[in-house]
Amino acid sequence: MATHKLLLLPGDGIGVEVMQEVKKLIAWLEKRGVASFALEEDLVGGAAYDAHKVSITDAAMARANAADAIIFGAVGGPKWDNVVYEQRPEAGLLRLRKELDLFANLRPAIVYPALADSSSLKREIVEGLDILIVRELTGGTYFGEPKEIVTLENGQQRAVDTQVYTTSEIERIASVAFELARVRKNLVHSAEKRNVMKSGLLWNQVVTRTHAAKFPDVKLEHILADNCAMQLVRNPKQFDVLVTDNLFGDILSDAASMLTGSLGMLPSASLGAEDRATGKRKAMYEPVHGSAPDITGKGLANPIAQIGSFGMALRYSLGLVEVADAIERSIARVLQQGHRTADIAALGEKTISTTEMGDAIIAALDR
Ligand code: GGG
Repeated sequence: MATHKLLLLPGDGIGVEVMQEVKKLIAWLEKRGVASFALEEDLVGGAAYDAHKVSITDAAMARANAADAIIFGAVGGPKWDNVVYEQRPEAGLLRLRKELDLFANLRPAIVYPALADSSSLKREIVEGLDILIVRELTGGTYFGEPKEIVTLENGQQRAVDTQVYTTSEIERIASVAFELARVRKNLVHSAEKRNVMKSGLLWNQVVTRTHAAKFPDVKLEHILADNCAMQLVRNPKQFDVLVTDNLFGDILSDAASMLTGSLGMLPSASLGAEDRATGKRKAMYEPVHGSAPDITGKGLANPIAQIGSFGMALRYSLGLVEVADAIERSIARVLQQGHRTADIAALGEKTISTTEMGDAIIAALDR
């Protein structure tokens, strides 16, 4: 049996708590002889800053580079609000994404049948919903230069963030979206703001050209990002694959999470390009949610997004598709049985803790 090299980066806040549930699941899979893992763990975010005064060390980056997959928790929190911008907790996450060139962030937003009434929308609008948001992750305003706050002669301060996209950056993320659409419903919506942004105009043109040249069999719709936000909450089932830039992708996927019941339900995969020689790609798996300092330490966090992210690692990086399917079935089963963490519980409904939800998912794997 192959041994899979995983780097665990729990991070801060509830990242540590939900990662604990993945560790339990890994131990269970190993004990049952289902899979074998070589685990390493390191610090990232505020935890790394507290220990080393940097948001991620070079040694942790080297481990990330060598891993078959990275399982990331969450970073950030008010404790580090006054840390120098370059070493704020989120900088460690951005360094991982950029240096490993993890340009394709897949964020599935799926409504489990048992949670159709937990959505922010009516059951009939979300029932059966299965959207895949493909967020460009290494360009746009997150990384564009200049990025600065300068003091002007009149004493005013001026802040600049720069949205930059090149043809090849847009072409490669669009290609990922079209390829994924081919094994889904063959429909891609591309969201930008070409009416006010040059980068939106280029995005639109390159997606159109990529489609015509390589994917004419896939249906393509262009949509302005603001209209897309509105349509997501009006009629989300019109979408299948939604490709968009780094910033719009962050915002639209948070909005989409509420259709599923909670931000605690959304896993993600951040993938690099495939190495032609080995067929492998660098990859990091993290819940869409952040470190949630307001609920840290209270046992309230929902571990489903983190466990789902681990499931995506099994599927996309480790070739353990059947185990990934079993984990997804197990999550659906515990929800069907009525297990609810606080974020997905209806008013007055009995809730269970982070640990209890992790235990329930493992127990349901047995059946
Ligand atoms: N698990 C995701 C996480 O920790 N997110 C915190 C964060 O700051 N993310 C930056 C971003 O993706 O916009």
